[in-house]
Amino acid sequence: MKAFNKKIFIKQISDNVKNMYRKNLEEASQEELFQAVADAVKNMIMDDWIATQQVMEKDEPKTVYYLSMEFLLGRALGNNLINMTAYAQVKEALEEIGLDLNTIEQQEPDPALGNGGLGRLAACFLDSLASLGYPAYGCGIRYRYGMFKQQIVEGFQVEVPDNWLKNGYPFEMKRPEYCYEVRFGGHVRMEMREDGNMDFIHEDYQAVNAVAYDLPIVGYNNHVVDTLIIWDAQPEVEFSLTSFNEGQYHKAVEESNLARTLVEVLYPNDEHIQGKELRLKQQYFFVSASIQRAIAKYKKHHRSLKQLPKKVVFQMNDTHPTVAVAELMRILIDVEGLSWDEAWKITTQCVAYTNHTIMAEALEKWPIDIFERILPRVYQIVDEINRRFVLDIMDRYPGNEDKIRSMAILYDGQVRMANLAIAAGFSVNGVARLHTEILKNESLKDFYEMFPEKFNNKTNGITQRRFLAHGNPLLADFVTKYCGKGWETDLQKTRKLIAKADDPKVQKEFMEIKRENKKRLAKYILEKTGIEVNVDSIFDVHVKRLHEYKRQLMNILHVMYLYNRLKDNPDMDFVPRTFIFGAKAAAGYRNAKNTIKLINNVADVINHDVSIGGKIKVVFIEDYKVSNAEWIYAAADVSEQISTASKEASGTGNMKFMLNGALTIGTMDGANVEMFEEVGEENMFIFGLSAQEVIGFERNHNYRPGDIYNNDPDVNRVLNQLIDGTYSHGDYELFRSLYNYFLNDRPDNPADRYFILADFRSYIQTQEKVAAYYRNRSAWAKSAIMNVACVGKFSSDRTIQEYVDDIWHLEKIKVRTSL
Ligand code: 26Q
Repeated sequence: MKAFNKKIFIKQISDNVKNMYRKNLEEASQEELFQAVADAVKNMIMDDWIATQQVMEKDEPKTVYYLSMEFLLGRALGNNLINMTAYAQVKEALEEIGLDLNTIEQQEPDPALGNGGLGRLAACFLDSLASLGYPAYGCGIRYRYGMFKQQIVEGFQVEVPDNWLKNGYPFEMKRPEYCYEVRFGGHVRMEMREDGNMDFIHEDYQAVNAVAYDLPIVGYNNHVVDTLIIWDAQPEVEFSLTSFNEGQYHKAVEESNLARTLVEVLYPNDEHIQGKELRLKQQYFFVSASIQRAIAKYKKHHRSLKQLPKKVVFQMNDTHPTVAVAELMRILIDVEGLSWDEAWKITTQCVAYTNHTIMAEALEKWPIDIFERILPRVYQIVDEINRRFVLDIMDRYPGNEDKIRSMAILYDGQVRMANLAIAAGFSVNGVARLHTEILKNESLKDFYEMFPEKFNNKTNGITQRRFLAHGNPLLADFVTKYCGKGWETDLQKTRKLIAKADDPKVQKEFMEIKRENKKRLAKYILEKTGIEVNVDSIFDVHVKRLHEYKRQLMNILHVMYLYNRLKDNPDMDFVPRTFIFGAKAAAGYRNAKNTIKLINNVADVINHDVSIGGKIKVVFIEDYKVSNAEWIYAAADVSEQISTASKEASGTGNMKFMLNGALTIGTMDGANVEMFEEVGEENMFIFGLSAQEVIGFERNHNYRPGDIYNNDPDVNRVLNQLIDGTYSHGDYELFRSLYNYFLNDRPDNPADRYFILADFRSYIQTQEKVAAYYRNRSAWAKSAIMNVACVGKFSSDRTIQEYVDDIWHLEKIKVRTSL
């Protein structure tokens, strides 16, 4: 970016408003002003973006292609300004013409091309890649509709389409010159070539064009601007009604329908899978386009494909893009004319796989008949990969059917995508140490035994630029004051706070900042829900996707328990608490949706009970998303990270709360384990079963939640309140299925499979400790500051540097400013 010139910037905004809307500044709406400002900011980015692409063109550095079905970006305007280090200047310039940057930022649609953790991780990774100066492309899909907007109607979740492109998205750039054909269906005909080799000719297929849209990923203060490519689908032939015979006409209609439906919508399921054909088509669509683009770019500089692994690495974000393995093979063999062995050698040096879950129901499998029908040539290749792989397994373990059962790619009429990713990938990583250990020793044990060298851990991280610099400017200034500048690119710098954590003045300052952030959130809550909350109460926050293993149900049962106690002992000493929830449920996930309804009904009863003097409030924040998340983290006192041990691969929300000085109450799960190691036991509240204990119960089938229900009166009481009408206006049935979750034992779905009752007592006791600790303002402040001080490890900059060192082996690029 050239040096910021306030005058030119202001002029550009008024010119933009004039040219885009035929209005002057006074007439323009806030939305129009947002478009005008965003366009001016894009203009500021452009020189660096061009320069970065030029450096990449000239030096041809090895480049990572981060393949992901999801990028949960959040708003770009404010973040881009932060990373250009122009936020304050732009804010001031806008003030001069009577505009408020905050208000303008809030006009931006929240690009939500992702569900939750995995998608947001991809977005943090891009931010870190650019900020560290690494050559990278994100590759994804330009969904017409992103993650649905959530409305709460009478306590129930209602999904509303997210039409994020309605007014045009100012930061995207269509790149019609990058356009690739992607083929579906049809048949493969084999033809003998003169040299005796086979040609595989794909016929009668449907084709769509993948057209690139680029989004800039602005690095922090380094002039590097990487690119996120999101692929749109377009019909190959714009069909005209007159010029076709019947056959062509049908094909044209079908292809344009396919193009439209392909990118229509993000599947709003996380870790809860239905095998929908369209989803497989989406996967293949963006993977094929991305690989074609990478190879076309490579071939501008090389004639042989042999050096591809020196220039290109594809990181597969979970199994969703795993069809990349077979697609790269297909292109190398069918298009580039390589032999199987040559192609396999290249492919296996170019693809790497990240696993984000151990939960069986989240492992992607496709029925072979569907897979073969949609991708006939790709299927042949998968079949051949499988055939050779099974031979390898038999070679290594003669006569051992179990090994084939667990590791074969094709098994039981299904294509097992994780198995394909592991067989072909040169690297397999988990996302937190505990998670990787469970992969190695439990779920992927056989693979680990066969390929120990592939396995490695990359503990997740988050970007401090969005979640501190942008989301919590007050705390950001506090950190700068005590740690100096530089934490934006080196989060370990917050360690300097350790020496300050005991200082009462610093503690007071911290608590005042927290209080301001609580006021900001309280105002938002009042506007959105009409609920008034006490900013001097503990803000106890549980925000994340709704899933049974994340145990929002345990949290709300604990609220019900506390309310019972307060009703029984109106005069008891009680630290006022505001329980804040935010969560979207997959549209077809019944228990998840019922949990949302329960939270809202509990909120309704408790918030309206004047007899408890407002000591407990319960708030469900509608439409939890990246933009309101930034405010929520900033305002939290307590962070709920209470998944069943062994189930949460890492978690990243946990790290965002820590960064914002919240104290965690959590299980020894995912990255909580490593947070605990960093921050120390005095500054975090751990409870519940260990991962090994959970795995033990699962293995031995000896967990009996019914015994707890029968013997623990507090548990008995809250569970009965699910079916006695207390929270349902007398309706005994509304929450019956949640009640049954605890007690109905079936072989495929054991009672309380997420061990809520096993952990409940220990959760209650630990929450009591939290309350007692909060009374000691100085101790609390110290612990909160220690959380900020010890968060350094959890920067996604650290994570990305590890990916670079151990997997990708990239060199930094240098982009010099034109001025
Ligand atoms: C797959 C097939 C069909 C439909 C949907 C899906 C699907 C979509 C999204 C499956 C899984 C997801 C998302 C998973 C996810 O977000 N996992 C989270 O990843 C985070 C980043 O590593 C971890 O921190 C979380 O622990 C993990 O739950």
